[in-house]
Amino acid sequence: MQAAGELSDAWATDRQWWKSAVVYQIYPRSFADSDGDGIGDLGGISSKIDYLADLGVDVIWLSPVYPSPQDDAGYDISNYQDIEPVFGTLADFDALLGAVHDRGMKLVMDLVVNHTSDEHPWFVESKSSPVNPKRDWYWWRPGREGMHGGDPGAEPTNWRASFSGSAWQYQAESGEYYLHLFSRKQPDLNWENPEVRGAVYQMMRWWLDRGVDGFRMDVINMISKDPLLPDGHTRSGLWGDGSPHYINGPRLHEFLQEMHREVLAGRKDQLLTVGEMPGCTVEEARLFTDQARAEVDMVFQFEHVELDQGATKWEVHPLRLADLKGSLGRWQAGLADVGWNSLYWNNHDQPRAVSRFGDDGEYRVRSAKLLGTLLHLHRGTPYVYQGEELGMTNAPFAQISDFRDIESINHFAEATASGQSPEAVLAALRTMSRDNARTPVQWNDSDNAGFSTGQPWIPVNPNYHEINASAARADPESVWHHYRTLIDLRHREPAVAYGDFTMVLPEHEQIYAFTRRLDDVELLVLGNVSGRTAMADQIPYAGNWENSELLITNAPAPDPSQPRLSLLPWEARVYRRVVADR
Ligand code: TEU
Repeated sequence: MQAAGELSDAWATDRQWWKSAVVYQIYPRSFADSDGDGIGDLGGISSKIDYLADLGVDVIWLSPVYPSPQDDAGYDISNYQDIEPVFGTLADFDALLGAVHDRGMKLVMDLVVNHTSDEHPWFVESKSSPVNPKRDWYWWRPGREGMHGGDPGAEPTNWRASFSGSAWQYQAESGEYYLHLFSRKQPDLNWENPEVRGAVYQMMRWWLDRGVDGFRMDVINMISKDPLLPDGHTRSGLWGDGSPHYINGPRLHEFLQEMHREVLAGRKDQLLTVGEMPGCTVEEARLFTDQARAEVDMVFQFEHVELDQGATKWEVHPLRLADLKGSLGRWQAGLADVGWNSLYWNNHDQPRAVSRFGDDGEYRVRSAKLLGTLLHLHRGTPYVYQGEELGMTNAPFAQISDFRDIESINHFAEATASGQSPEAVLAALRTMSRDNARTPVQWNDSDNAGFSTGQPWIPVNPNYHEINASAARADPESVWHHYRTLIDLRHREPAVAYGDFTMVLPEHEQIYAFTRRLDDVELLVLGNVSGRTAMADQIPYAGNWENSELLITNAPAPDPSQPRLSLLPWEARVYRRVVADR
């Protein structure tokens, strides 16, 4: 497509493959079940590889498939170098990896090494006695000075765990506590201990030698804690916010650079690494993703998925478009000259994008296409979460027994115990629970949406008769075909992957608009993120786009009787022009 003018050298040298790639996230429990036990598995994923190849994605990110008691749905691993039997075997994994590579795609594993399962042999040894050689593989500490171990408030610090309650679990036999930033069954590894780091690097090399193409690193910016373990600031209730003492800790850059040296160096160019980093700022991300520092290729930051939240994720408030543009615009500008962004609206921890940022009623299809268009035309690597390409929505959970996620179930227990009305807590769960992302993928309108011949582990969203992959693929106007077009555009038009990003109309409360420029090719992206018509004619140099080519739209052809830049509710357009002023 790049006809007019030559490509700049700088651009030519800075073309890591993952900058023009699109990643598809699979949450194995809910993707496709091949043996009828109601739980997705590797066989199910293998049966859908051509579906993904046809969509055009380049990389598959596999959420954890390792042996696990499933206390946190697989993010509690009891053996890093095998496959959870409910998902299959190592042979099934190798077959899947082979099928992925045969189609020119890559597969990235989920690396969960901030913590293990409490059933991992490392922890079983560690908890066996205070003098066990693996005791220091985890964070064991005596209770607070002058207090009796096990008593409320005797915990070594007042840190709150992510899934409610204290981040410390008491062990009566030894009179000591162990740290768990997530569930009690997810004890944190002590990365201060070089043996721990060595064991993790050996495991990572084992998977790379097996042919995997990189890692998504779970809460990787929590592995370095302040060894003094100071208390956190308390806002309300018993527990304090310990995150300033374990997020982006003192040795994090050192550990990431060591990991890069010990595991990734020498294989670098074929691999993709993305660090999940809650609480990461633009400034820190510039350091983490600066290729010269050899840490990670990109990070998952959380700013834009916390804009509609109060002090906790359960205090939901309306999202202002200007705030969303402000946040994403700052990340675009902040990583324009160094580093690289990952781009996502949702994943297995976030509610469905169209229900949260779009309109999952009258304008479900158009708003889902709009969200895809805006995201995929930003500068960075887009991530598609399974079902997003179908415009899947949040689920109509009726009562607490419909939920499966430890975070949601623990929150319901804690909030109702502290006097909140069950209905109010359920309302927050319906909006923000991670289970919204975890209902089975809707493949067709047969029983259980074609996900399983057995009883699904979590209810299928009843709207599968309307929203499913086979209907979407048969309908050229579907969200699926629109996502395929967006992915194809990123592969064909270098300006999408590499063009400079410029936000326009930043304060507009309906319009999300920006340009991308690479050499003499410029793209204008316009989105009406509202249910009312909106005028985009205030964009700078609007006249420049008079004769430009309309590359992508999600609405009927613009009505010539209407002003050219008048946008229908949830309408998105991408224009392309060749700049003659060179
Ligand atoms: O998530 C970390 C994390 O930030 C989330 O717990 C987030 O705060 C929460 O989901 C928002 O509701 C990673 C994994 O993605 C998540 O699935 C795991 O539960 C968690 O780490 C522990 O491994």
